[in-house]
Amino acid sequence: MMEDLFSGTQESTAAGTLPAGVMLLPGFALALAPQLLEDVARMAIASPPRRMQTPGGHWTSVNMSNCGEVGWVSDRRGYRYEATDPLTGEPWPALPAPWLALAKQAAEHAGFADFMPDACLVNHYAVGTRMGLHQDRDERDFSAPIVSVSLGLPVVFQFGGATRSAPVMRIPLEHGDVIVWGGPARRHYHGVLTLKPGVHPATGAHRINLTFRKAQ
Ligand code: MD6
Ligand code: FE
Repeated sequence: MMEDLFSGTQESTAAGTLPAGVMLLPGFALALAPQLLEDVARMAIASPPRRMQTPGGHWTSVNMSNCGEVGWVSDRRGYRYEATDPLTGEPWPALPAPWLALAKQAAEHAGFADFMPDACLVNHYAVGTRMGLHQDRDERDFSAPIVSVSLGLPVVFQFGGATRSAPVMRIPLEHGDVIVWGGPARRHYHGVLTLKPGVHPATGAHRINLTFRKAQ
């Protein structure tokens, strides 16, 4: 039924061929997007998105929160996963069943059967914010992929290689797009360029990114 959304597009973009282990599923989350955004708004009341301090003393430009059994946090002591929100002392909001189903379906499309995420990082980008090149390496098991859902304003996703200095490829991501990322690319450097001014009907002047992980 959704075959036409994927045929021939998942492994190449205007930027070229994606590295092994990375699969773009254009529009895969479009049908669920209104529900996802409603849930994000509800979660923002329980566990407000906030900038996090890095071990180096800088602050993220992006506002971050989580849902799931554990959530990704950063402060002067380092990066890690925690079962409670340090802002409230309460557990993170639960990972909603439709979110879990979406992540599992996307992973399966990309060839990762039995993906069972226990954490979802919810990033709120305002115009002018960005995410510098980084590796996702705070999870216990790198055999599990990451499923990333983009909502709202478009952005240019960057990804490079196993070292910070490797060449970087640029991939435009739009509302409803999903990227599944694993295997040989799992620890590759990546980031997003500065969010350009704009207004999206679903999110206004923002982009929301959900990244599902198996953290523990
Ligand atoms: C973002 N995403 O798209 C930031 N990490 O806003 C990530 O940092 C990311 O999309 C690992 C795998 C997929 C991702
Ligand atoms: Fe990342």
